[in-house]
Amino acid sequence: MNTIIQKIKNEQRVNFDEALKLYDLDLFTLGMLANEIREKKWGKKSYFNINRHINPTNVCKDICKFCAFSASRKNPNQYTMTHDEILNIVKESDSRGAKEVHIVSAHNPETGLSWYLDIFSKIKNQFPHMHVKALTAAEINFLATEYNHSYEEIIDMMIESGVDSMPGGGAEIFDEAVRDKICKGKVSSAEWFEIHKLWHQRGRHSNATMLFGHIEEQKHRIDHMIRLRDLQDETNGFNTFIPLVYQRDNNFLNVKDFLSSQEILKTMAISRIVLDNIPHLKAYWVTSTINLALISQEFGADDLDGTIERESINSAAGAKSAHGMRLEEFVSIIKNSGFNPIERDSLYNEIKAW
Ligand code: V47
Repeated sequence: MNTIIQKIKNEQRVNFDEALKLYDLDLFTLGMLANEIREKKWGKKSYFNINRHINPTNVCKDICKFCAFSASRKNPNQYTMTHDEILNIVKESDSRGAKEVHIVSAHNPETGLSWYLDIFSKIKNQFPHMHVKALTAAEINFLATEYNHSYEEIIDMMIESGVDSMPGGGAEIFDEAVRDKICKGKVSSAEWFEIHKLWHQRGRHSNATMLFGHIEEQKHRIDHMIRLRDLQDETNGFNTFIPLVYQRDNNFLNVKDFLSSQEILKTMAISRIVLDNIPHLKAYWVTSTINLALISQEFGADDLDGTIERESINSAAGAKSAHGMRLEEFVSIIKNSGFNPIERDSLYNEIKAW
């Protein structure tokens, strides 16, 4: 173990076996190693943005066992927003100072391609300064398959319509055997990487998530991180890695055990160590709880996402995020936890030190 610790201190890259072994390290030594990396990169800065999550439809062709958001037996309340409804939400958020809308939908085969794409140009026409982060690789795969287009064509249409960056959703766990058990039929791991690579090749940025705390094992998380690190070596297009803690309510995965805080913090710290080429690590308070997200700042995380305002995907599965966080409260708890809240734009340009 000492050799691995020394390697990390010397800023040398850890391999799969070494990364997996880090789970055997005690929490505080691991935290200290991750914190040293975080402090070298970002000091005491903790980034956040004023953003609004919008989930325009929950009608979905795919059946992911972990999902409580899509309309199904467990969630019979189908909805699909009109463009006017979405524009009204953007208008309200804009008036409250939001700089980003994060738009993620289910895979609705009834709306047509233009329902998915035209909304972006409408937002850009009315709110040219608003950053549009939209369409996960899973949605792009769905649109390409459903409407008989190549990924390149869908991506070029997104760019023409005004999408600025891609969120990191749909990554789940890349290990094919686990993926088959939790979301068979959805975008494959290879396709997820192909889509992000094409996006990066157009000079654009994206994020990457990892859904953990369900049926995967530690080795699958490390494999997930190393696959991301490999693509990042090639493209340098990922801004942020976001480990999402699995929420257990209202879905078909039936996971009885919940993840301990120690395991969540270890996973955050190991992510910071392994992903030496992805600049930011996000503690997404929606799935970790706000208190654990604040502690994660000492275990490698330098970003807390944002105020969100409203969120439907994770809150459907039990997360306490349906109504977001008030800006003043958000800033104040970051300060009280000993970090400097820095409002950023979606590409991490600093807007204001609060
Ligand atoms: O891809 C679905 C996940 C993701 C559950 O890019 C669940 O900045 C936990 O991708 N428990 C969507 N997670 C959210 C997402 C995201 C969130 C915040 C920031 C960014 C970003 C991206 O939510 C899905 C899926 O992995 N999810 N069900 C659940 N039961």
